[in-house]
Amino acid sequence: MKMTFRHYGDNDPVTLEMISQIPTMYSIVSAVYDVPVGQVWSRESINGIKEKAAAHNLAFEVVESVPVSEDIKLGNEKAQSHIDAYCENIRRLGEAGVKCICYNFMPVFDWFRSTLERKEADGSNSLAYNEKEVAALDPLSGNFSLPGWDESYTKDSLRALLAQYETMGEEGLWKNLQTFLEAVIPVAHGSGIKMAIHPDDPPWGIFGLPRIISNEENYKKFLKLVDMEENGLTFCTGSLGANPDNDLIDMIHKFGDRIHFAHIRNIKHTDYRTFHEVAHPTECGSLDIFGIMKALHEVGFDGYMRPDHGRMIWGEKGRYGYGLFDRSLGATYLAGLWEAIDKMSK
Ligand code: DNO
Repeated sequence: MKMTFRHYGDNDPVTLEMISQIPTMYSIVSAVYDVPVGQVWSRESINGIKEKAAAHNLAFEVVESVPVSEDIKLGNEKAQSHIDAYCENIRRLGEAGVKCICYNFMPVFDWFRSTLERKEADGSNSLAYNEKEVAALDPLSGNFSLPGWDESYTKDSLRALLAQYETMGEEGLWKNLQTFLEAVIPVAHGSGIKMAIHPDDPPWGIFGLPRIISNEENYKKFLKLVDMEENGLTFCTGSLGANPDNDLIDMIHKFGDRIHFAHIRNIKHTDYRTFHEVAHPTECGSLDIFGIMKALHEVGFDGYMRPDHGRMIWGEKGRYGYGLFDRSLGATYLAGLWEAIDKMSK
């Protein structure tokens, strides 16, 4: 297992120096942020990230994300040129030593929460999802803005997009995912890169949009679309675990050889499709983080892991879910569990 930490580039208040001071940190997880989706990343930008990381003794082996354009997901007339650009990005990242690319195939929204600052009794705050609140939201009202949300949509362009996805439905999305994978996975194979799809977060449809990567059944279907090792998973415990029907430990045993990247975090369920994010340790939430780590160890997981979202603690202000303090506590907790599990298994 190689411990990693997400870094949002030069504008991230969490600097590379801070990341390098977190014990056991091996690599950053980053991306080129200033190129519009669907276009090719320059070698200068890619190598720039690598050199800056190396200056702090950190590798740059994981990209999150090379985003997939809506055109690819919709399979429209721009899809092929965007797929070609995607393949070129894979080649360039492979040349720069990147080994794993995380991406998602969620229409319109990436991860979605109803609250970004849920006040906790201890003075910290966290991200939360409440089904009733989400049901009352209208994405066309223009009155909300969330991470994962593309600010460039106008009401009309968004309305048109939602309508296209509605017509297309889940089957259409699966078909376009297959077209995408058939093009990119062989390129990843030739570039020494493992592709790792991120599950839908939350793992159910929102606002009538199809969402298809959310449980054991569709993982099976996904992995068969292109049955190669490079067609793999980002196992995100917080996303998958939002649905209590997902047996995470069982899923790790079933899909372990295709898990290339693990996002580990804990959540606490309080009602149907209602949860908030908590500190990483098992006792803080509803997920068995020890059991998850043990299962990963049992399947011989040797991919990348990162602590996922953290709460905002100790007065920190920063990017929601991606502050320094709670994620660092998460990283050391996970490293500690791993060391104990590893030593006790010998
Ligand atoms: C949220 C992240 C996601 C993830 C993308 C991968 O915190 O886990 O935004 O990066 O879905 O493409």
